[in-house]
Amino acid sequence: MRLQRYEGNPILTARDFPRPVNSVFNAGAAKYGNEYILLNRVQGLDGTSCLWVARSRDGYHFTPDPEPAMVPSTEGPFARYEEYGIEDPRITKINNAYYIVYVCYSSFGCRVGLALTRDFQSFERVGLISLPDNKDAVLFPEKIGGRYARLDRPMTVIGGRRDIWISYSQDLLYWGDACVVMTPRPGRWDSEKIGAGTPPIKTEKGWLLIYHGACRTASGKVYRLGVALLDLENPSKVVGRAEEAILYPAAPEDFLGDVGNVVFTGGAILEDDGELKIYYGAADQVMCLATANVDDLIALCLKDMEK
Ligand code: BMA
Repeated sequence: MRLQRYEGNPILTARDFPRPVNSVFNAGAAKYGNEYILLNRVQGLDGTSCLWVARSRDGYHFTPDPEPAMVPSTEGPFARYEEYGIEDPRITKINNAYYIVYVCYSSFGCRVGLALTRDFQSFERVGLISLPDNKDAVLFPEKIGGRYARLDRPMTVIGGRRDIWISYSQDLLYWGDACVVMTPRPGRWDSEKIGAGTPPIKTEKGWLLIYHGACRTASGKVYRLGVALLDLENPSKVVGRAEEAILYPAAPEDFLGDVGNVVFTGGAILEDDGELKIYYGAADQVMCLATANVDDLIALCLKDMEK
C-alpha cells in the first residue's frame, strides 16, 4: 500500500511567503477550531530555520501568516542552543494546550525544545527537555499509566545508533525511564536510522506512528516513511510494523531541492471519516500532502507482524 499523493502538490513553497526565504518543509500539524494549522520549518536565506504558521480552511490550501511564529532565541536560556536555528516542530494537543517539540540546533548539537501555544497567535518556550544529541521527539496526546510519554531519537557516538526511544515524565520537563522501542532493520529501506514522524495517533488497535527511515545508497541517503503500531498501555512494545515503506521519493518535488531523495513528516490530521492527512517535507524544499485510510495503515502494520 502506498499513500495517495495530493495532485495539487506542493501545497507550500518558498514563493508563498511574504519575504524571501530559501525553503519550507517538515511542518507540524494541528486542527484548531475550523482551521488547519501547519507550523512550518522555514529556512531563511541565511541558512537558519524558524517556525512559521500557515492556515487553511480545507487542509489543502494554506496561507502563511505575515510573520514567523517563533524565531531562534537571542537572549535567555534557549539562546545558546538555538544559535543555528529551530527546526522540525511536532504539535501535540494535551487538554487545551498545544505543545510544540522542536529541534534546537547550535554548535552544541541538536537538542529538544518544548514550547506551548493555546491560540496559535502567541507562543511561549517551556523548557529544554533533552541533552544533545537528540531530535525527532514527539509527545503522546495523553498520559499513559499516569505519566506523560514521548518518543525521541538519541544519537550515539559509540556504535552510531539511531533508534526510537520512549521516556516518561510527571511534568513534561523532567524525563526518565527511557528504553528503546524500535530499531533500524538491516538490509531494508530503514536500515540506517529511524525517527518518529507524526505524534502517535490513538486507535483501537494501538498508537499509530508514522516514522521516517533512511538507508545509505551510492548517491547518499534516501528518506522514506513507514508505519508502526505501539501497544496502547505499554507503548514501548511494538505490536505491528509494516515491512514496506508507505511513502518514498517518487514525485519530481521529492528529488528537486536542497536535499533530494527525502520525504520527511512531522504532522498528520485524522479526519472523522478515517482519512489521515499526512503533511510532509519533500527534498528539504517544499511542503506536500498525502492521504491514507487509517484502518488500511493499521491493517498493514498487523499483517506483516503475522508472518
Ligand atoms: C534529518 C533532519 C531533517 C531533514 C532530513 C533530510 O536528519 O535534519 O530535518 O529533512 O535529515 O535532510
